[in-house]
Amino acid sequence: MSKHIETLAIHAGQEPEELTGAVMTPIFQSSTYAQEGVGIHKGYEYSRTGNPTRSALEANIAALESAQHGLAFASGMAATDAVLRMLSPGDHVLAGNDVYGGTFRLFDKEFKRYGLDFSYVDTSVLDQVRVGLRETTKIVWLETPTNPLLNITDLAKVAEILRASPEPPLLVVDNTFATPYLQSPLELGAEIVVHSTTKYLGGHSDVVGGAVATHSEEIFNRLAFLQNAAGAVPGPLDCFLVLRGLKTLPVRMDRHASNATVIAEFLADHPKVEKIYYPFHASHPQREIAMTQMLNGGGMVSFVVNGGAQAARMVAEGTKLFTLAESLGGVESLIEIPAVMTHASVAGSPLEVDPGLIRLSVGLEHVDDLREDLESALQMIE
Ligand code: P1T
Repeated sequence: MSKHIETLAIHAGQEPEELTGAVMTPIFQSSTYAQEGVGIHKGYEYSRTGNPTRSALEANIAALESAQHGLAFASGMAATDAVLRMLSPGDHVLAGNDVYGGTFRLFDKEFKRYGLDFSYVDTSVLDQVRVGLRETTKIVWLETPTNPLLNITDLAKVAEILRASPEPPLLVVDNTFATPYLQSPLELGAEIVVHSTTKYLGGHSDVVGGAVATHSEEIFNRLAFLQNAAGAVPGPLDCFLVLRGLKTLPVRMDRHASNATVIAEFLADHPKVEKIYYPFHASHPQREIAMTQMLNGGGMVSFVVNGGAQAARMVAEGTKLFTLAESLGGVESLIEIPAVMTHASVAGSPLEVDPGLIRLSVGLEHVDDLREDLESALQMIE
């Protein structure tokens, strides 16, 4: 019987513990495991290679992404790093032109030095994907919704384009903004899903982590090798925190989205707001695709105010409930200026972000309080 995601989020990978019956997966805070004889053990030898708390998290994430395999990493960037390490010098990556600044930084400042080629296109425009593919393209890497502009790419269509290539590249989707509750990239034809579990999966801004999910045994074996060989693994307490967050992912995402919908409408109608970005809003150019591909519009809203960068900074510094901070996906609302904060590393590149753009991670506070907070911050500008 295939279970619903709400049920899987609470139970997948988590049986009551055998020795004591503990209902919550214990934090197995051990680096190593006793062996009865040389090489005779209970499946765990050393915690870089495997740890029971981590195994529970990996099984849970695999179940949520309807994948065969899940792997947990020390951060979203560590997960991204492991996927890129599958490539060899001369390989090309076609990447989205509106990805997290740290993703671009890792590609551009590190992997380029090792002989990988990168080019960036707007993957929401299918022709740009078609034209951007090269004989050497091994990975198409994209976010949908993107960070920070919330552009939407039709995953099924991109997967179809890639399958028509003589040697189809892997479609890798960073599903951090949507989460598996809203969107299932593997079911739409992607080979690999990447997450920063720091965000909605953890959900409480108290842990940094990453994950990868895939159907493919071959990709899993390669990534499990890299996870162990390079060693960017999360500790058991961090795995426990993400597991605990995951249990409430569906309920949290529903409220994030209903709050964000109200905030997006409020901003769209506000005389001091020039433009808003929200996937399910009537003004979003890929709204139709978003509505077929995603369960709801998610919790992220970006917008531009009249008065450019200076006015944007005043608003971001003027809110009281929305905390001025990087990151997203926690229960509390956050506000930031991507151009100088999360995406500072894309300055001067084709991925450069409008300095007047404000990004909100809309939290779970009462939406009237959030609206009031934004209203009083917007009053501060001309
Ligand atoms: O921060 P870390 O867990 O390493 O995850 C990196 C990452 C990967 N992918 C996406 C889509 C992300 O948004 C991030 C991290 N982003 C922020 C910190 C931010 O505020 O946008």
